[in-house]
This record gives sequence, C-alpha cells and structure tokens, in this order.
Amino acid sequence: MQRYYAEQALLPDGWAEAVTIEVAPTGTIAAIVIGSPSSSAQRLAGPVIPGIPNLHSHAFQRAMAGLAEGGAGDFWEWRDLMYRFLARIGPEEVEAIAAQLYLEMLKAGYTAVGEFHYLHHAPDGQPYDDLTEMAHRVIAGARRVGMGMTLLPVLYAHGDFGGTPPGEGQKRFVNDPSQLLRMLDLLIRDYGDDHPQLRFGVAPHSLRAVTAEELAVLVAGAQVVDPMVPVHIHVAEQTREVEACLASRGARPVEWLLAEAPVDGRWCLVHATHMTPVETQALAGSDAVAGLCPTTEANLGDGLFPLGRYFTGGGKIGIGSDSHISVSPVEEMRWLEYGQRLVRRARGMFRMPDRSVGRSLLDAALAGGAQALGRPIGRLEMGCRADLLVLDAESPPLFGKSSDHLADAFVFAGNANPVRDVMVGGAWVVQEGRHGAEEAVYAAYRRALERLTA
Ligand code: NGQ
Ligand code: ZN
Repeated sequence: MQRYYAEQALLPDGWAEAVTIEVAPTGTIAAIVIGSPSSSAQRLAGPVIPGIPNLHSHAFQRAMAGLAEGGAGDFWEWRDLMYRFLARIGPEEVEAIAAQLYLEMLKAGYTAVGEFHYLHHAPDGQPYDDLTEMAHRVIAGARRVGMGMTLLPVLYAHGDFGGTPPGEGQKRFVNDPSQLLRMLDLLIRDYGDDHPQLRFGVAPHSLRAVTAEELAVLVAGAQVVDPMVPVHIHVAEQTREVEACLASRGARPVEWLLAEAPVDGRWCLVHATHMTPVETQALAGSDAVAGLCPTTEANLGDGLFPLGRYFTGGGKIGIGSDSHISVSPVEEMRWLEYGQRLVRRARGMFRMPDRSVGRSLLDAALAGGAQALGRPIGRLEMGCRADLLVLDAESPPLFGKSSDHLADAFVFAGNANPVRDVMVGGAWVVQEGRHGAEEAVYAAYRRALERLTA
C-alpha cells in the first residue's frame, strides 16, 4: 500500500484538509483518511484534484492542428482538408501521433481519454490483415505514456443521410455493424478484464453515417457483449445536419435520437450544439452526458451549445478536445463559460449551489467525463482509480489561494500550466512537469511527421 498526503484535496463532497490517499498495488484508491499523516505517507507538493477525463478525441487530428487555418471557409471544407491529410497516415504514424498527443494531455491534466476511433482501414480502404490493427495502435500510444482510455470503435457506414454510399475520403472508415461488433469482440478478447486502464465502448459516428437500423443493431449487439457499454455519437454539430435530418427523418437530430434510440446514462451525445428549447430540456432530463468540445466547436464555427437552459434543466456535461486544436482542460472549461458570458452579457453562468464557477465546471467535467467513459475515475474516493493532479501552489496565479479560489484561478487565471505532478492508476506519469518518456515519444512523433510531410 502506498500512502500520499495532501494538505488540501478536492474530494467528492468538496475541499478537505489533511488528506491521506491510500493506493493499492492495483492502482485503485483503497482509502481516504482525514487527519495528520502517518510517517509512511509521502507528502505531495501541492493541492490535489482528480485527474480530468477527456471524453472526445480523434488522435490523428492532432498532427494537423494549425494546418487548416488558411481559409477553409466552413466545417465541410475543413473536413475535406482533414480527409486529404489522413490519406497518408498508417499504423506507425497513428501510434506515434497518439503517444505524443496523450503525453501532452497528461501534462495538461487529462488522465483518461475517450478515443472516438474511426480510422480503421488502409489508405486504399481495405481492412488491415488484423481488423483491429489501428485500434491496437491507439491503445499502444495510450499505454506507452500511461494514459487511461475508453476506446470507442466507430461505426461509419454511409456518407450522409438516406444511406448514401461513403465518399472517396471516407473509405478508410467504413464497416457494417457486424464487422464493427466483430472488432469489439476481438478487442475485448485481446485485452480482457485484466486492464484496469482500458475499457471499450461503441460509437455510431453520427446520424449521417448510420441508418436507424444500423444504429439499433450496433447498440443492441454491443449491449449483449457488455450491458453497460458506453455509446458515443456526434450529433447536431452543424445546422446543415439539422436540416438534412429534418428532411430525411422528419425530426431534428437530437429529437430523433431521443425518440428512436434507447438514450440513457450510458450515452454521450457529442456536441449537441443545435437544439430547440424542447430538445435541450429533454436531453437534460435523459441522464445522458453532453460531450462538449468548446475549442474545436469554436475553431470549426459550429455554434454555441445552449448551456444555460441545459444546466438549469439538470443536464450533465463533460469536456473533450476533439480535433486537438487545443490540448488543455482549462481552455475547454474556460471557453464553455466565456461563450455564455459573451452572449448573455452576464457573469457566473455555470454555477452550482455552494460552489464557485470554476469549481462547478471542474466538478461537472469530472462527473460527466467519468460517466461517459464508463470507468471508476473522476473522484478521489475508495474504489476509484488513483488518477490525480498535484497543482503547483507556487505558480503565481495559484499562490496564496485555497479551496474554490484555487479552482477558479486554475480555470480562469492561468496560461502557464500549473499541473505539477500527474498520477494515473497509482503510477506517477508526470513529475515536476515532465513525463519520463518525453524525448523518446517526441522523437518518434518527429519521424512520423517527417514521413507524412515528405
Ligand atoms: C470527425 N469532427 O469525425 O472527425 C468530425 C468531422 C464529420 C468533428 N465533428 C467529420 N469535429 O462530422 O463528418
Ligand atoms: Zn468528433
């Protein structure tokens, strides 16, 4: 048993002082004890908060961050650029990019990722000899750096509503439901239950990419394998999708999903940007998590999620970095709040009872992220994974602050990253701001990018 002592830590009930966290050899928290530390406890260097889940990632897109600002006029033009960019990415590149990305995420305070994985096949659209080759590569990237992962193999069957065939740029993504369920089986068989850092879910890509029938077959099939299987889907990110959905299915995307799919606490609706007040209210009451990715949604010109009404209705949220134009939980939380302040010309939009705004954002992202990823994370509590961040109390914006002021300074006041040490599953992966594999991972990333740009 390892014991760690923090002068201050954010527990499920709020901030506590003199906290000892006991970690079992399995990487799970065995106990939380309040009071003076035993002599065997290692003193942590600053205030402790839970590691933050990143519920939505397309790892390969990290390598094109900054390459699409030359005038790609809208979301769909950005998507064409992205399709052209990925055309040359093979298994080794995916692994190298993922490892570099996840390492940056760890340093920024993300300790688990939901990898919405759809780059399945070779550049000519043929499956690799091992159907799960690319999935193994993103998992290898996560394990290389010690990142927790929920891998969500994506079902992408069609190019658009109405079951239209996939386009040329989409051929690497394409499977039918039975092939996707086979991938899920293979992955679960390969990794089994032995890997507390890893879980599997499924992701119908969007209502554009799967028909009603395919969606039903996928979800039912996955629930046979795992009754609590996480289900993630992109929905209502762009107004064009809303219009096309109305025309094709006679309902708006979120409205359709809530009426026709068994949406509940196992589901994560990514973006859900464009909702009517009625849809917003209904989603808020569904127990599903809205997967919000504010920096990507801003970068792609999606629109603003109706956070005010959703929050008042008791809706759950989590955050994701999606296209990885930014890799910072602070930025996601900050822009979530600032988008609302700018539009509503008011302050303190996202505020739970007895908590400051920064603390509310953090608590919501922790709880919603953990739920969406379907792993025992996001809480410093017995039985949860020992995923935690030690903040640098000497960083100027944090200095002299405690409790919610500390959370607020973390979320709103810094550009320099104040995450000092990061533990995932009981193992230190970042210490004093450095990851042990930094040089090697970066060297592999460089080689991969040189091949891509050659
Ligand atoms: C994706 N990304 O799957 O990577 C999508 C774009 C689509 C974002 N929506 C493709 N941010 O939605 O068709
Ligand atoms: Zn996405």
